[in-house]
Amino acid sequence: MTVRIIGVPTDYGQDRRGVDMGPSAIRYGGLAEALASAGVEAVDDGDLAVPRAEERDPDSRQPSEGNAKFLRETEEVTTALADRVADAVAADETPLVLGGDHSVAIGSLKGSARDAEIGAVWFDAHGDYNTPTTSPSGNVHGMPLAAALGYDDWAGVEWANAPGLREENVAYVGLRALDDTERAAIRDSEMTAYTMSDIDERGITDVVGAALSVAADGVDGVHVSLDMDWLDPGIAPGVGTPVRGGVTYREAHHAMELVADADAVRSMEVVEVNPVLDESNETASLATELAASAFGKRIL
Ligand code: DIR
Ligand code: MN
Ligand code: MN
Ligand code: MN
Repeated sequence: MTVRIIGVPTDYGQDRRGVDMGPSAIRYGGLAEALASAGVEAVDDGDLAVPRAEERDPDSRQPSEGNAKFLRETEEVTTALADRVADAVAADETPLVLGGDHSVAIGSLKGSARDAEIGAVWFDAHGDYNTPTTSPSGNVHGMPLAAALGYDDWAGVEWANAPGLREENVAYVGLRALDDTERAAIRDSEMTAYTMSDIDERGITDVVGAALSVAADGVDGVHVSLDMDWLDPGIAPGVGTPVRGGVTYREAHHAMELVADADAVRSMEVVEVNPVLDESNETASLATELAASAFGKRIL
């Protein structure tokens, strides 16, 4: 298997500056070595060119864009990313997108779903199912799943929609922080949502197995989205929106080992690593380890 690394140094999608340094931090954390230890060939494409937020005006919003910040910039970056991801998939490679904040997922999903049906497993504390109208923060990193699925205000926003992804093939794992409107929208949707309480009750093996079955059912492949705030902040402090009560180190590794075992990964992203908020780059290093497990690294 060839893994195609694509860095996307953007922090347009959230308030804590520094997540744009995520791709560097993850490479510096030992990504190449980790992937080599998983026995995969990795080719690094470097980073997409992303203008600094300072060069842009966050308030240049159209009325139709509601509350969403940097939506035009997000469109530019995710459109370029979608092409890179689609090209890698077409070349029989597995794209590994390094964020950047979670708004990059709009491009990953759109690219992975080009001329294909895909599913998605969303490892995240958050639902990322807001719209420019419902979002309390205006941050697009809280919206990428709604955008890809064309939910509500996102309907007909062609650059953001991924028609090859259906709600029925989306599974969340580890939810624990939802906005009120988002909670209602997720409940009303056809998505499958496993919260931290489900992991408490059923264990990580059962929950991740079920999530992978939902995502892989009848599709060409699965997109794995790993927001590092999925993990407990005790082991992954370098994220912009930490939430207590996340998965443990071993639960996370085991989840990624199950991802590799399922043999259905079409594309993957690791997002929200913010080295400015990290302790000695430990969140970035953990991200590299988890990517290695997801691509087949085993203890023995
Ligand atoms: C919150 C936080 N729901 C928002 N979302 C985050 O801004 O929409 N997603 N942090 O990963
Ligand atoms: Mn997220
Ligand atoms: Mn999150
Ligand atoms: Mn986030």
